[in-house]
Amino acid sequence: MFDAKIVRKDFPILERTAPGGNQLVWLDNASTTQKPRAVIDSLVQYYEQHNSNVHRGVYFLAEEATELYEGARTRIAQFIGADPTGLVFTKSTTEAINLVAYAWGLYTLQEGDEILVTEMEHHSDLIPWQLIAKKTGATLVKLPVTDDGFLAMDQLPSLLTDKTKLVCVTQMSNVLGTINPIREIADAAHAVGALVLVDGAQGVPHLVTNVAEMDADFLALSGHKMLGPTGSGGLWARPELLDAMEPFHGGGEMIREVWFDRATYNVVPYKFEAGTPNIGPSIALGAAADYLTNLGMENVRTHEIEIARYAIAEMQKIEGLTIHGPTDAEYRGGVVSFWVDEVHPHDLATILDTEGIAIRAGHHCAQPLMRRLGVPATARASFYVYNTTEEVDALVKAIDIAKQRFAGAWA
Ligand code: C6P
Repeated sequence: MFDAKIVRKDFPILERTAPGGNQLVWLDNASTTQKPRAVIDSLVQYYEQHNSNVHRGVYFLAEEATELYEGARTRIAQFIGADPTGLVFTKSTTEAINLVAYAWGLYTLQEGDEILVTEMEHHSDLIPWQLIAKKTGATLVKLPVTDDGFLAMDQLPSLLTDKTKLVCVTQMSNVLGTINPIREIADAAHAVGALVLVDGAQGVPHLVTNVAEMDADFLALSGHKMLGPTGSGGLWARPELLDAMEPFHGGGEMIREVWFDRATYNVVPYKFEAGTPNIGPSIALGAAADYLTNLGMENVRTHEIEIARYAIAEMQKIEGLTIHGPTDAEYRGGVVSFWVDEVHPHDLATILDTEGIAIRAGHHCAQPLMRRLGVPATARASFYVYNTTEEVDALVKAIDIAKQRFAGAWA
């Protein structure tokens, strides 16, 4: 039986008290997640017992490190229902998307081509495409967001044409929490011959994810948002696409044979892992995938529906508080962005901090979406496997304190 109160015992940092003496309440999980003992141990054990470069040495430590690194690749691939051949280790979602932009987009796109990007994309899935559009002459087309925080799916058929070469869509919005209908989008994109890149930074940690069921062509993920270390992440792509793509970075390990003026390249995924990779963090990401698998991703999702539903219901009782995005927890994850009248999100986050509660305030690296919402910033509480309804209560109480402190201040 999944119980967040038991789960949280695995996370040493959650025992911390904040400077004011309150128990830490970590509600900035969309930014990064805390790490369970199993992940920390995996990292420490790698450095204490197995530290070596991978794929190079003939000595036993190199073999152990290589086995751990490749074992992690297999387990992370299984976590997303994929074959390990298609999984390239990267340091983050950002790096994974840039890999696609520079190793696929730069060589494939040309003037007249279109890249369809949703209005709710994080800058990581927008700026690389702006840069590639500038270099290739391709243009960006926007798939808008509706007033209630969903993608305007009714506009998709007219936006997809034979010019569309790529559709970029986030599995789950880091601002609105909206879960997007990836399979429906992929089917429509493939019907016009376009590829689909899914930004899984928020979706993979929180939803049962299967690249085959989604029919994605590329999926980017960040390890640190799914209980793994910073500096770990991945790009999954259909192996035949990776095969056909040019390398991203050049250097050691990504080659097969090198002459002074030319080279042939290694097989995938190694063609895209130039130089010494992030070995320890990648191994520990494998431990994070195991940890989540043991919890059961269906249980993770059920818990998030429950906590999001409770949080939204309690927050809606606060006068002057507006929640951005869908309010039905079935269609959203545990990311709750909100606006409190007369309290700027940054002031709110600062006051919550004095109560030991960590939330994020700002544009969340989604400025086009902020413009769409008509706000400069939002406050955002985001929940994960270790968050409890008591923590939601603490949040609601602290928002009330902030409201009282600012009452009339904007008059
Ligand atoms: N969002 C937040 O919302 P990196 O930094 O590469 O691990 O992840 C980038 C990224 C890409 N896509 C989505 C949907 C994201 O939410 C993020 C990261 C964080 O607080 C930091 S801006």
